[in-house]
Amino acid sequence: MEELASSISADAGNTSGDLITVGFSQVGHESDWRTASTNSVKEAFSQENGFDLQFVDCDNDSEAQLESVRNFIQQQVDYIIIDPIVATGWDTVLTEAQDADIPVIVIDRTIDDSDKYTAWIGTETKNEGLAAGAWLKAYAEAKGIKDLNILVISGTTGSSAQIGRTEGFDQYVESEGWNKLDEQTGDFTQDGGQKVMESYCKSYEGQFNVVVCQNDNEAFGAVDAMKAAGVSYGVDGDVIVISFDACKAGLQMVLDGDINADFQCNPLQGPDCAKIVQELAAGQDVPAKTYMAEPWYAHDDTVKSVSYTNAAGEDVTEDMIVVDQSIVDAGY
Ligand code: GYE
Repeated sequence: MEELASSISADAGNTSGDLITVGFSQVGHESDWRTASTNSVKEAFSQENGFDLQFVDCDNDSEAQLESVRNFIQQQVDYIIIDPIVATGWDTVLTEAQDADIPVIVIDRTIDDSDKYTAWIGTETKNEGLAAGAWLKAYAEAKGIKDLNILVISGTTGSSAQIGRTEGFDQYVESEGWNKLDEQTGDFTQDGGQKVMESYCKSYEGQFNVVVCQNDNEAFGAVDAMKAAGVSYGVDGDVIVISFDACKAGLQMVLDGDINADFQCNPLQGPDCAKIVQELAAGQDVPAKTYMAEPWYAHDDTVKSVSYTNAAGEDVTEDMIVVDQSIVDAGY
């Protein structure tokens, strides 16, 4: 991809005045994470910073997303930013962008079936799933819990965030012989999380002691459904709750003990993305991949750190940070 970065001309397309025109095809508005991501990109690509940003909210519709990219190509924007709803189905439209000499920057989720983009900024979601599995293993050992009966509320099917978190966590399900009872999508929404959990509470009444929600908004819905069904959860309850994202409201629930552990995925990718576009505009080389830092959070220090072999094959040990009010206050 480094090669691609320099082979695509950086000064293609129109400019409005001296501004760099940028089209941003965003997933939608399904979660707190998404809102933070949108705000981060909008702030970084402000007019004061030298950009004219065209923003499209694709409302989680993959077809609409492809169309938004085609519209950007037609408008001859200078750069296109894509946060891909799903990981596949991209090569044709990215070829069209390349033919039009418009560099594409991918943020957050990955594109897995094409390399026709200049740079990617995001997180390794498989590591998030692996860290969650390593934490659960250590937590269950520390608490003397022998049987883990797990329900998963997954994210949008086919999104790299869903694929990575599932793959990482499932590695532990397999190696530890845990009982994964079910996995259904809540589409990364609170409503979706609540509906899936309502049905789980009926189908698996009294049979589960772990719920893994692939984002915080699903966890908010799942917790409401458990409360309504009279199921106790969190640090003092019967059901361990694991979540991902660690947005402010999620961290508050960790502090309150409703979520046991929350694995952050940092949405504040706007500044790094704007820097890459500025560097491309100046004819410089840019990194093909930029990884955001991702801390892991828990309610207490039962598990002080997690050790696992990450997606790159490295053995890592990472701290579990105990959430306090200042961490919640600083959250996104
Ligand atoms: O976890 C979820 C959002 O792609 C990493 O999308 C992102 C995910 C995030 O809707 O809250």
